[in-house]
Amino acid sequence: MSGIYLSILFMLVMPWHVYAAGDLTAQKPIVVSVSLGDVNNRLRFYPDRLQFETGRLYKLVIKNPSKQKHYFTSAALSRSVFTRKVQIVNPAGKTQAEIKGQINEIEVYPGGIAEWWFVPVKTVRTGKLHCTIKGHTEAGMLGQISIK
Ligand SMILES: [Cu+2]
Repeated sequence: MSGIYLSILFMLVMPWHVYAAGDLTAQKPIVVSVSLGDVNNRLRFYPDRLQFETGRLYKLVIKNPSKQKHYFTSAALSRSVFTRKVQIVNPAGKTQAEIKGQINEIEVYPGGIAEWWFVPVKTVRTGKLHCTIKGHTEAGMLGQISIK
């Protein structure tokens, strides 16, 4: 059988969503960066509003430039995306670890960087983003996520 017949057969046999997810994750990612706190230890997300679109591959770069650890927690985002991977990157930009599977929250240590690669699959009008360390949400580590 020639290659083209094999491809058609593959498309017919594969469930549609698996085939589509395979295509989407092969895209070049849209890079979005967010900082957890800042060098002066302010308890904020920078920026505190993040917007995504369904069907696009994102690389969300989560940095912690502060002197204490913080969480990036958004149940709304977690349940509305297909995660391709999370990569842990050292300060020189070299990947140290890759995590696969569903992600619920990410804790980033001082000076650390985590890259969350995902494709939004559901829309979210206003989703909560916050840091779950005691007192941090109340002090201002609060943000909003939306998916169009
Ligand atoms: Cu925090």
